[in-house]
Amino acid sequence: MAQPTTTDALRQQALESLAAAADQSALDTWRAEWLGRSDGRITTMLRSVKDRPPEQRAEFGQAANRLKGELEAALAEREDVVNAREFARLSTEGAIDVTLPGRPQRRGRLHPVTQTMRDCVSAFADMGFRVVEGPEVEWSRYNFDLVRIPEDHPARDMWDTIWMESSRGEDDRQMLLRTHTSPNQIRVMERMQPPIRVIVPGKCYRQEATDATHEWMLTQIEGLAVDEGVRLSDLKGTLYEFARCLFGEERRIIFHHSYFPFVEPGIEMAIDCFICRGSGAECGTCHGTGWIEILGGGMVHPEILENMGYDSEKYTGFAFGLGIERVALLRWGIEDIRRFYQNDLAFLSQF
Ligand code: FA5
Repeated sequence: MAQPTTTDALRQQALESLAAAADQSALDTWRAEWLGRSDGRITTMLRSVKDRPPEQRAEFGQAANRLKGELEAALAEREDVVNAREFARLSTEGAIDVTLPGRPQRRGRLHPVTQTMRDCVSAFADMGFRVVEGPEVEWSRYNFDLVRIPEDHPARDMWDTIWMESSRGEDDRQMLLRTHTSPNQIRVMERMQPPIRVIVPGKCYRQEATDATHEWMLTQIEGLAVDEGVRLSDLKGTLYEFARCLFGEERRIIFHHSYFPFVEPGIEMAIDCFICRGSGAECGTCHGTGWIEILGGGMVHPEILENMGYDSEKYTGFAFGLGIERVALLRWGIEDIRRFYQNDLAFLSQF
């Protein structure tokens, strides 16, 4: 077709072909042909202003710009008409039933162990504990030796360990998946001076024969407070307040004596069993004891304080390691810890 030479002829040609565009794809083709930024016909026309004789440039440029504006407005108008027609077509042909209620989107939620972790962290944060983090892949020196568990100590048997194969070498340079969060007592004391009041949340790994209260991957919060005059009663008070926040006033709590090489004295704290309330000798969850242990703790061993360069005559401290899955079991009355990590949405979406 011959190229029109005046803007009027161009306008007429553009509007005729726009009127013939009946769907979105034809409109897109038209936009590219006429208004396309790199080689649209109007763009080319505007670029050619400089090739005109000087006395024609102003008039030609204005006319081209006017035409561009008109075509943009005509395109917007045509799009409204085409869209309205398309919507009417889809509605009448039944492809879209606008009267149907929308399909609800399933909302995700936090895993119950994450929810419990957050609630525990905020209970301790409200008591002035600061949150710090430590590595999950740990040196055996931090996991065992520096917390007074030497190579041949029977306490290492308590935590059958997942070792990193490639790093097995000299004794204190082996790496492992940390079996507890307690190495962070050392990591914190290495870089901070008293007064210290921190919690360290995180995952730990053990070679466990799993059962209703034992998983091979577990989540702990380590707590550590070191200052002048810190006593066992401060530890008990802190843990009572924590239990009150998480479980309310009604739940019963018990402290037992316990042994951990890095504290003296050592304790364990347990909560009354929600399944048998202490009456069932055959209870699979508490094994008939009536109590479910949630943490170990005690007064930081003076030898560790001295190793860290603290004067153990002046400073004392308490530490504890809390099992988050156990807290989650107890607060919702879940019978088996293994349910948390079976990726069963029907189970998980209840919390
Ligand atoms: C320890 O891990 C010590 N590091 C705790 C500690 C810290 C003592 C500071 C003194 C001072 P224990 O192995 O008992 O101790 O574990 C502590 C808590 O982690 C338990 O009370 C329990 O709540 C949880 N826990 C332990 N093993 C498992 C497991 N296999 N599955 C789920 N939770 C576990």
